[in-house]
Amino acid sequence: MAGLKVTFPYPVFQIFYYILFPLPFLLSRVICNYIHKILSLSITNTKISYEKFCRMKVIVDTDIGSDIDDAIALAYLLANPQCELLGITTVTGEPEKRAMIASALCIDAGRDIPIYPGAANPLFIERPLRKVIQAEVLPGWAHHTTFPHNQAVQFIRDTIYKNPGEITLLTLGPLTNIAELFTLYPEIPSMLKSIVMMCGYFLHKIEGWNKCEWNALWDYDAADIVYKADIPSNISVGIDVTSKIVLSNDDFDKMFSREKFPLIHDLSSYKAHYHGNQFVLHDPLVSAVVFNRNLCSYRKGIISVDKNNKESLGLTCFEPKNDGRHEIAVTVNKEVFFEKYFSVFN
Ligand SMILES: [Ca+2]
Repeated sequence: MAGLKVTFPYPVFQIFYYILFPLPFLLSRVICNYIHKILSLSITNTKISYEKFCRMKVIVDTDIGSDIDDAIALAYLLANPQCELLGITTVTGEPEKRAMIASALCIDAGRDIPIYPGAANPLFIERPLRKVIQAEVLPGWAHHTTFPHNQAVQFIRDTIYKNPGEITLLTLGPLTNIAELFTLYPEIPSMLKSIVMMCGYFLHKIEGWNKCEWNALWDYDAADIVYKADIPSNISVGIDVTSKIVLSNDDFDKMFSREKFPLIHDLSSYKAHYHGNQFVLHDPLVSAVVFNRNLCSYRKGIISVDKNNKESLGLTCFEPKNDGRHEIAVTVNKEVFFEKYFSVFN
């Protein structure tokens, strides 16, 4: 805040006044400076309390290390002053390596966040080992190599117990850890503030894509358990909406340049083959929705997961209903998303 100043139209009058009335002049300066200090202090304090008040307590569950979008999402969470990130849990194959990549991002951001490797395999079905291709970059970046063993679910449970009604669970991968949590501790869903998930395939047809959404498919039993839980607020941003956040290779290189995002840039060298010449920022959009709900429009209803029919295993079905316990994202504002995403790094 600029200081309050006693000014005169012409310097010569100021000198004249100072010579004739030195005491009143000095006193007026002292009083003005004192008022300025009080005003500045109260404004600063108000700003601090406002930011504190606006912070959201988040635990993120992620399959970071396969596609690049998890890392882009985590970088956003770590940089966002509105995000009080209480912990990171990892899920699917080689969860310790995924935790190492998460720790590299935390160290790079100068943050010390608890990290817990979670489930490597689905609850009941067999899946081939899912390797962590981005672990190739780890030798070039500082990272932790040891983590608490087999404690991810207990960690989430304990953190929710310490903050009842305040935690937003943000899920960016298959739902195995969360389903385990809800099964072992059935009281937990009602103790959450909300769950926000990158999960499902709902209203819109994506050209060239007739499969299920990956997070629902990989462990469809887990997805079924999570969708049946009674959570105060349950938001799914499906692949039919997240797939609108697309960047060409050239645009990605400009926006996530080696100079500005060196670790992300390194990790992005190892991307899944099916992305071709583009990057789809599924998880960054869902992470941004936690703090900017208006990025999407929503519809209420009931989501169910097919886990019985061989041809449609993992398919998510949405039935619109005004008093439904689920919400799905329907549209997204791509321009505002990018604006909000990059604003946290300024
Ligand atoms: Ca993911």
